[in-house]
Amino acid sequence: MDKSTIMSLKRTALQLRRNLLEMIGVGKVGHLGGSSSLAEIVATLYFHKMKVNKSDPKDGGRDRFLLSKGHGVLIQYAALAELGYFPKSEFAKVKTLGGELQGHPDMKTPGIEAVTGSLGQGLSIGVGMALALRLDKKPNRVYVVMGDGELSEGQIWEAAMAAWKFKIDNLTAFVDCNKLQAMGPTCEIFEIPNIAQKWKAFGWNVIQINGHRVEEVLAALDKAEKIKGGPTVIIADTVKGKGFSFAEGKAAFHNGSLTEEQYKQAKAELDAAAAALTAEETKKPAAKKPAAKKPAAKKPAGKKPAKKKPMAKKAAVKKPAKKPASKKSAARKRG
Ligand SMILES: Cc1ncc(C[n+]2csc(CCOP(=O)(O)OP(=O)(O)O)c2C)c(N)n1
Repeated sequence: MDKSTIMSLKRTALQLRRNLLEMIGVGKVGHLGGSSSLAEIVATLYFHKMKVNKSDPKDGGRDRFLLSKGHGVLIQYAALAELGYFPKSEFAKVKTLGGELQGHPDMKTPGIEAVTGSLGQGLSIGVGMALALRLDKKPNRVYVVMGDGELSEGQIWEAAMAAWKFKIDNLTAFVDCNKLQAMGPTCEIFEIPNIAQKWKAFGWNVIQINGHRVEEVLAALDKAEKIKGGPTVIIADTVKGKGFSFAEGKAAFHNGSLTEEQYKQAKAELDAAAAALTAEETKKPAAKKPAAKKPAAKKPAGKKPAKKKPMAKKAAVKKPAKKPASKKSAARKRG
């Protein structure tokens, strides 16, 4: 996997989190938690994997992205604005009456494919789109993102059965498994144990990853694309509020507001994360340490140095004759 792609996607994920902060600001309520848990997944999809066209959002050759957990749409706005679908000046009007960026996905926003946010519906829409693309013999793919709390919606499992029945392989689903939902831990509110086994039982191919490791997201997407004859779900282990220490793993930031202090802290943490990335990028491979010289043993005053006993002779081992270095390897050594 190409290191520069990975570093660039990590940077993009940080930039998306910066955009989230711009939208939420101070004292306004916004879905920070379930948006930031998706930063690496959304960055990898929009900035590497998906075919998109900002100058023609309805381009027939585009891939489709559906955020079934529509309350996390700020992360999608963050990506769409970064790509140039609309200006970042829209961030200040997010969630205002008549604004282009509503609190849940709305098709009037460039780049939004469907109205979602009433949980449980995105996968059904995605299965329909995937079937339509197949009927039209188009190679485009559909990506659907669900929440782990959202899996308690029955319609998801109807869609899961349909995807298997129709052998849909041009759709990749994600479960953003951040273990929290609106009011607390998913395991307390509506426990859904053995998520992977459940999808397997519905006939899906299952890939499990750490959803904050860009390398794993990339590899899973590549793998899913190659699986033919049935649908694939990527179950991503994530942290709600990822990237903002005061919000990580806290249900209060499902849809909370930031104080001025938290806002400043959030910015400082993103700056520190960016600096750490720069350090990682500029890090030179560690140079070989020269063998430490043994300090010369001091001669004890007045005493003659003890004579070294001759070592017992070892059986002579023939060294293979040294090959002359080829031109190529000599050049490599110099570089
Ligand atoms: C049909 C429906 N019921 C209830 C809600 C209210 N609601 C909004 S977000 C949410 C919790 C979702 O949890 P999860 O899918 O885990 O999202 P995440 O934690 O990733 O934000 C609920 C119950 C809704 N939007 N739609």
